[in-house]
Amino acid sequence: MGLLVFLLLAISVVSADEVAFIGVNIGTDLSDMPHPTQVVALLKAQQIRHVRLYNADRGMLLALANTGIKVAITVPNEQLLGIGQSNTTAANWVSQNVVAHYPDTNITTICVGSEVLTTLPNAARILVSALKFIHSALVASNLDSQIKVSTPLSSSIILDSFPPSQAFFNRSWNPVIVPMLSFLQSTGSFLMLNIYPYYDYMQSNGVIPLDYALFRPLASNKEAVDANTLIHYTNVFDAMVDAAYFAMAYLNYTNIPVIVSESGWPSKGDSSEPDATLDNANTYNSNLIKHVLNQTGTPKHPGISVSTYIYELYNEDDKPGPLSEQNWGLFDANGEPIYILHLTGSGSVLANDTTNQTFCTVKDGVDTKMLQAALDWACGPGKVDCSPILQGQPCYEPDTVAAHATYAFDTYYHQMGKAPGTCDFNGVAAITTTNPSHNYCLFGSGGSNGTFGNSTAPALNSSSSGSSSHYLHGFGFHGCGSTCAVILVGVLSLFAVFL
Ligand SMILES: *[C@@H]1O[C@H](CO)[C@@H](O)[C@H](O)[C@H]1NC(C)=O
Ligand SMILES: *[C@@H]1O[C@H](CO)[C@@H](O)[C@H](O)[C@H]1NC(C)=O
Ligand SMILES: *[C@@H]1O[C@H](CO)[C@@H](O)[C@H](O)[C@H]1NC(C)=O
Ligand SMILES: *[C@@H]1O[C@H](CO)[C@@H](O)[C@H](O)[C@H]1NC(C)=O
Ligand SMILES: *[C@@H]1O[C@H](CO)[C@@H](O)[C@H](O)[C@H]1NC(C)=O
Ligand SMILES: *[C@@H]1O[C@H](CO)[C@@H](O)[C@H](O)[C@H]1NC(C)=O
Ligand SMILES: *[C@@H]1O[C@H](CO)[C@@H](O)[C@H](O)[C@H]1NC(C)=O
Ligand SMILES: *[C@@H]1O[C@H](CO)[C@@H](O)[C@H](O)[C@H]1NC(C)=O
Ligand SMILES: *[C@@H]1O[C@H](CO)[C@@H](O)[C@H](O)[C@H]1NC(C)=O
Ligand SMILES: CC(=O)N[C@H]1CO[C@H](CO)[C@@H](O)[C@@H]1O
Repeated sequence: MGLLVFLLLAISVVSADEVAFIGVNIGTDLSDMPHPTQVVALLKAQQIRHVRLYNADRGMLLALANTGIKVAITVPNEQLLGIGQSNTTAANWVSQNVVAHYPDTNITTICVGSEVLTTLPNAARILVSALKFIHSALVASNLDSQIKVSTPLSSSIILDSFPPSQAFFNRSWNPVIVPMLSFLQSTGSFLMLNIYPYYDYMQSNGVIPLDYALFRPLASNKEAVDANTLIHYTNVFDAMVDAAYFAMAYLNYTNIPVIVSESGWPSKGDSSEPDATLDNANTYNSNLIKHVLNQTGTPKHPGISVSTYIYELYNEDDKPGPLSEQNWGLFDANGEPIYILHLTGSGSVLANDTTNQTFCTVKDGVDTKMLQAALDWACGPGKVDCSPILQGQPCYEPDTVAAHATYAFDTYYHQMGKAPGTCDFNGVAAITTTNPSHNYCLFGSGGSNGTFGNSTAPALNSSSSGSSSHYLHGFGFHGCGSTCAVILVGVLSLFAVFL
């Protein structure tokens, strides 16, 4: 009975309007940052539906338009002082970065700064003004019910976080925290917190067991017990989230939900970071995703799961600092997974079968004439339906021989059931695990109906020789006469083995 009352109370105090989600942070400190269309292709292929950007990059916001992906954007710390000091600057920021993109791009959250209290303390005094000015600009645009305003905080501002029931915000920040919580409460927003059990574990000098940080099962005598509440904690993440609830309650704020704006684990580190390993990163992120999606909630608020943005999508090779700094990503710059998450049973967030997902693509630096010849072969004798790469069709852009050839080669490869030798094309093609899909041009679903997901391309008149000549007309042999014909004949005879 006591437990039931406790549960009901918990639910009435903090309520989740929708089930908790997993999102991903997209940092951009890469020497070879993928183009926004490639980023979005990766998000789609991995079924990632929530992202957080560290800015309001126009290219990304345009690429995210009409994808259904929900986007948290950020006022970068560099722009914070200006915005916190002038409601006009704030209104301009909202009109340029929000109003110009909404609703095509589903912006759901504006993060005002990033760990401002701990990384930019001299801006702390204007943080709440900045939140209010941004919110007022949303009100003026009638977007305040769709878009929430908050500011991601470092969990290091919560002191004495264990036991959670005794946690409180560093009191020297109360002049900022109290009006901030009042703002979050009155606008129906949430507290955003960056939680890193990796650092808590590293800095605990062995007090925190690795298993406790990684959500691994613990012997019950190893579970951490809050002596005041007698609640058992089985992982650092829940303990930190509850510490945040208690720290807010200590200031009499009891109905502000928590969203974890960053959490993750590095997959590689230098000699002083022995626990930054592939295995630990995979274990942490896999368990974190399962934990959030299972809607278990935390011991203080059971059933109220905490939506979390994983840190982060890509390894950021340009990040300064220890080796671990460059290795928090789920993917490398080519969109190849760093590790395959173990997500059995948790539904379709982050496809986890990428090892066996292969595509056929054009090799770098190959001879264009060879490529054109192989392309012509694929769309002709190879019987690939090349209509999607015709002008006006979804795979026409980018209008390059390499992009068109990749479409044709990959389709052929899938049509042939990925049989050995079907992705060679006289040496100009190679197998890859990177999905070359872009915009509406979708690759790799396989099957003889082609790899093209939701084609708007008209079916060509059925005879394959007809489609071949139509195709050759469309592209022509750009400025190439008899040499090409000779190469084409040579290539055709090489490919004859496949027929
Ligand atoms: C800024 O604040 C002033 C004074 O409070 C107000 O008159 C003005 O309408 C505000 N401007 C915007 C763009 O919100
Ligand atoms: C944006 O996402 C929210 C939250 O899921 C949803 O309710 C809303 O319909 C979406 N808006 C658009 C324009 O797609
Ligand atoms: C609390 O915050 C102040 C101001 O940033 C800082 O100087 C102090 O070290 C913090 N206290 C603790 C215990 O972290
Ligand atoms: C919280 O509320 C209690 C009871 O109303 C009050 O005694 C206490 O001073 C309040 N604490 C703060 C920080 O406002
Ligand atoms: C999922 O939730 C159920 C019921 O709340 C619980 O019994 C189970 O242990 C949870 N599983 C995980 C992996 O957390
Ligand atoms: C990949 O496919 C092969 C053959 O179909 C299968 O034996 C293997 O288990 C698959 N690997 C993964 C990780 O799914
Ligand atoms: C191709 O698609 C049609 C219509 O969606 C379907 O009936 C047919 O079975 C598919 N063929 C193959 C080989 O998948
Ligand atoms: C393409 O996708 C849209 C939306 O998912 C759907 O309504 C439409 O029927 C699809 N078209 C085809 C040809 O499958
Ligand atoms: C096939 O081609 C003929 C002549 O070019 C054209 O009249 C007809 O509409 C085409 N049929 C289809 C299904 O596109
Ligand atoms: C999204 C996705 O591909 N999920 C798969 C993860 O792996 C398990 C087990 O291999 C599959 O059952 C899921 O469908």
